[in-house]
Amino acid sequence: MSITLHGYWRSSATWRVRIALNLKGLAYTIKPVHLVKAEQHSDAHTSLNPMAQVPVLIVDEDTGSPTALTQSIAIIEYIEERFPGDARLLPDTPLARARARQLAEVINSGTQPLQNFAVLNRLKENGVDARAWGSDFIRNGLSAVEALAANTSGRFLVGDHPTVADLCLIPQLYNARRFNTPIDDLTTLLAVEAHCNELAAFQKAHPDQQPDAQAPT
Ligand SMILES: N[C@@H](CCC(=O)N[C@@H](CS)C(=O)NCC(=O)O)C(=O)O
Repeated sequence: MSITLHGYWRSSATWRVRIALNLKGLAYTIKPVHLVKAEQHSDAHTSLNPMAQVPVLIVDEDTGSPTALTQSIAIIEYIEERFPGDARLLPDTPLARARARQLAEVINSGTQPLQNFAVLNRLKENGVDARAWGSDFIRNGLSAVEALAANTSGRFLVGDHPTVADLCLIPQLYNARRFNTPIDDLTTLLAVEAHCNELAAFQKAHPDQQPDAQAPT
């Protein structure tokens, strides 16, 4: 079994998958795809992901024909089902699982796509203040997560163990800081972040720890 993660150090969707792999204790090889140099648009990459995005997880289950998986949430659910183990990425009950997925989707579908690299570039080409745009949508999404978490959180967003929701939250908070989005009042999210940051799986997944990390811009 071999696992290769094609991604970018600062890609929030790649970061989610790194945390999942680390929580499961899985070994994986990192293949950097430089988004700023537009490597996501190369033929080699779009043959793996026609959306021209990262992450892509290449899984070879020793069948001799590796599979390329895209979409971080689908990848995380594959990792969860394939390697159940002790560190579960979804809670035990159907209701709690739905709540974890709900929080993950507020970020995955409702927030991150509105501040994605390609969207911001298009906005800039059209004279829009892309930074303010991105910040507004991040604020909107994280405020919703804060409100929803009032009914679900313990040490983590849903209960006392990290789930897919936390895997989405941590990179989105990092992006909030990059966009100067006000988050100091999102006290539940900041408390959850502090608990995540105590775990080696989250520490190792941080962009600054990646082989393709560059000086901050
Ligand atoms: N829903 C996708 C989102 C993937 C995505 O937006 N990836 C970004 C980096 S976080 C990307 O590759 N952007 C390249 C671009 O915008 O050109 C997932 O969860 O995997």
